[in-house]
Amino acid sequence: MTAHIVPLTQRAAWKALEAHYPKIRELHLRKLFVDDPKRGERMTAEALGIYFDYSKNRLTDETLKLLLQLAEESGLRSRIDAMFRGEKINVTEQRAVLHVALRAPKGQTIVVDGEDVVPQVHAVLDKMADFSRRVRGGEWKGHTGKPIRNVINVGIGGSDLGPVMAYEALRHYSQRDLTFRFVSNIDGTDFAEATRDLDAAETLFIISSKTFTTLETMTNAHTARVWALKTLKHHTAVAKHFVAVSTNSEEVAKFGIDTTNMFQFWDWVGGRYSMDSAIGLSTMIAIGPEHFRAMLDGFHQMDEHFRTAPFERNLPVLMGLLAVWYNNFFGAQTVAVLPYEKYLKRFPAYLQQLTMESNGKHVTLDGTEVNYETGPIFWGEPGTNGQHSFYQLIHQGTKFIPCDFIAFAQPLNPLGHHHDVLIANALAQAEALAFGKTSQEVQAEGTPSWLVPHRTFEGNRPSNTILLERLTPTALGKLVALYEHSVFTQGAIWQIDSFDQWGVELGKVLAQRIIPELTVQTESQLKHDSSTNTLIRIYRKLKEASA
Ligand code: G6Q
Repeated sequence: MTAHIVPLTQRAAWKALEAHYPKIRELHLRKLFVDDPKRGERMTAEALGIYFDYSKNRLTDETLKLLLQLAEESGLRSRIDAMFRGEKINVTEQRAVLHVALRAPKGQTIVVDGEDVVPQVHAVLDKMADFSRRVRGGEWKGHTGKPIRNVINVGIGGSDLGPVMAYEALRHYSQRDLTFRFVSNIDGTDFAEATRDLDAAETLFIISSKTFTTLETMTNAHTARVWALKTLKHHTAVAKHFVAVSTNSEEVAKFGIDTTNMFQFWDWVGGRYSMDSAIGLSTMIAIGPEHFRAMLDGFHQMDEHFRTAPFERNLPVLMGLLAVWYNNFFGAQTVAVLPYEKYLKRFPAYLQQLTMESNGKHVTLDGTEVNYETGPIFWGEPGTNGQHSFYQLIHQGTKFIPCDFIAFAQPLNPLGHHHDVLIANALAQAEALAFGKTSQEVQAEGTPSWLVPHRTFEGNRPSNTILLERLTPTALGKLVALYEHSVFTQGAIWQIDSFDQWGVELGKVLAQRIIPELTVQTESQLKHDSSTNTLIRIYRKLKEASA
């Protein structure tokens, strides 16, 4: 399915874009807007209630035409079809990539290795719904007969970031008499702080791990069992206080969790694409099965939009192409994601994994070293806090940072005129970045001439504004899927495997080697480089000193 794609830098559209870029680099957004008074309307695409204003980007109709041509020449259409057909597009792991099946409605058919996976997906969703209702209703009792009041998800990476983000994003819809915590880090502080004020008799642990072998998660899971049994005394308590989300029933059973309390998913669900699978169990317990299904529906609507909408009106495609434009032609190294919505406070962290683990690759699908840039660095914070900190650099620094502003028209917590002020700030920031303030304008205000350069904003700093009606579970689903498919679009153009993550392996292996060296005095056996050896020695010394 990836055969016969011409290498990126040899595609006709790429070459045309290279020739086109110098012209655009000289153009200022001020001029683009003056020359086309309807630019803002023309360049706002709407789909599924998402308004995507891309007018404040440094492009013309010609740029867009060439980018769309690049998408065609890159075989994006056939890559999309291959994903939805369940082909093994994760070539290095020989796996299908079917997070879209997790949100496919009942009745749809998606076949993997000769089997329709949609009924399996719904069977697990039904099992999750049943369990969630029992926990939420106080019907699921702990070992001592007390109902569950606290839910702790133990997982890391894709088995943590999605659940945390979704819980925070949809907290407004959550059952408030339940407490949710998330333990991911191997740093004992994470576990200690998450449990310090909780009663084990009222606490449920969800051990979330696709493999059920991840060092951090299994260490935290064993600590959790010790912690729980310290209060609950008897090992039969595990059945009431531990459930597992995994693809590995053997390891789950070995840990001591009854596999009837295991929620299954499949190898065709990548970790960072798994928040809609049973990995979302904590989300479902928090917001309830109906809201969870509404979220899945939002994802599915965006999936269908991505699959069927013509590229020129396809939001994830447009967004992905803009990212390529800045990454590969303007040389942008980073993208700032700026949600003007407090509930999305973990959204940038979630996107960091989604985007950077997916597209931080240096070889193409066939193993050839790329001769162009791939995935940019993602970072961000909710507005307006960032405005009083790092926005200075975005406005007046020497770095070129495209921004995504995300905002909702209706507040979930209406409070005086807070929301209008919030949104005014989002719009003002995008406006200031695009149009800036010329030295003439600064002078005209009576600014002394020595101060003029300091108070001048050159502008021409691009941004997208993504505006939705209200942060609902459905809206969250649409928004996350928008980014997922934008990442897909970029990966297809760069011809990389957006679904593997070999880059996390080496550090894991080396850590395993160092662990015993930190406790046992194997001086003569320290065979690392001199820096690592020295650090190990210093660590041992300091450790003993504090003991
Ligand atoms: C995500 C990655 C990675 C993974 C974690 C946890 O795409 O694969 O972040 O989710 O390493 O893995 P387990 O779920 O197997 O514990």
